[in-house]
Amino acid sequence: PRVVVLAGGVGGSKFTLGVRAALRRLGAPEATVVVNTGDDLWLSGVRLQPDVDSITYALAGVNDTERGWGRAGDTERVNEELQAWGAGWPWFTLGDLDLGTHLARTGWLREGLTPTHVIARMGERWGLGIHLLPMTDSEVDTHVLLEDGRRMHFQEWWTRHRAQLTPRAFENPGITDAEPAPGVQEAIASADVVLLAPSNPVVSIGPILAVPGVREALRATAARVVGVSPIIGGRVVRGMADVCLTAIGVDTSAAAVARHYGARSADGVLDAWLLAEEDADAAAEVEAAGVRAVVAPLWMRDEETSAAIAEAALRA
Ligand code: GDP
Ligand code: FO1
Ligand code: CA
Repeated sequence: PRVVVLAGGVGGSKFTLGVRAALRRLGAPEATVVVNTGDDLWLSGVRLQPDVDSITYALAGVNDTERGWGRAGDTERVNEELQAWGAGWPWFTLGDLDLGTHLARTGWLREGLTPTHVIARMGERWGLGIHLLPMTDSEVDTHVLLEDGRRMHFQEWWTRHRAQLTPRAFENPGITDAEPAPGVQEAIASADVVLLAPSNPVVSIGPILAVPGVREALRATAARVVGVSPIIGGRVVRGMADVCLTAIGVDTSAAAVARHYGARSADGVLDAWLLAEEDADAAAEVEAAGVRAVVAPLWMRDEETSAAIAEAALRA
């Protein structure tokens, strides 16, 4: 099958590894993965693309699986020097190898390559086995509007404040004028299956769906659109997605997230939703919302368990 995946960073990369393995077994063509770029930012003169890099590094097998970001075995010599200069953010670490990526990317962007081209060029180095696309070539970084009226870049809120400051809303300034990156709408239109990775529904999948034309493409495609729950047993597996969900008025439950995405038969984007075995009792609620519920083990422990989830999603 021709497969498109919408994905964020950690959940997105673990799931993408599984999709790649599942498709290789089937002898199917490479999947197209559309990645969230709302986490992106400029820091110390370089452009960071955290979710793009998480997926690229994971597919290349050079990611730091402990931390969930950056390169395995990276060192921090340059970072120490940046800190000594008072440059960058004291709570944000740029590893030496990781900085090589940011410098290469920034150089190519300055030479006039689009983010789409830069990501393709970076993928060539490792032969990722996945066609990686940014959601858009426009800079539409996610900002957090706080309960107290302050506003800050998503990265500052997430890494410095660990999502401990109550958010009122998440915004992507300029996104209403953005376009999907070249190939995104075409890939969705010609897919057999579109998968929503078990990524943060608000700040990973949310920005992708907010790029004008993406939601419309999902609603119009002949493909089946299948989501995988990032919530297991009423809890986020990792990270602070619950804080994000609460801010937009969605409960931290598999059924509530399915209702948030909505059924294609209503005005949402889902045909089917994979729920964890722990949430099997929520299947009826999902079906009542017009979405086919499929119960499966949803813990992505390694490539094998992720591949099993991808296979269950393809069957659904
Ligand atoms: P980020 O961009 O690094 O925050 O990562 P994503 O947005 O792609 O994914 C974050 C989400 O992945 C979190 O909300 C987790 O609940 C979810 N997640 C992480 N590991 C697993 C897993 O093993 N199974 C499932 N179902 N979800 C997971
Ligand atoms: N996350 C942290 O919690 N602390 C860091 O110092 C940090 C540095 C960092 C550098 C490059 C990069 O691509 C990602 C980095 N992350 C860091 C992870 C990351 O920014 C967030 O977890 C995600 O953006 C949320 O998806
Ligand atoms: Ca992210």
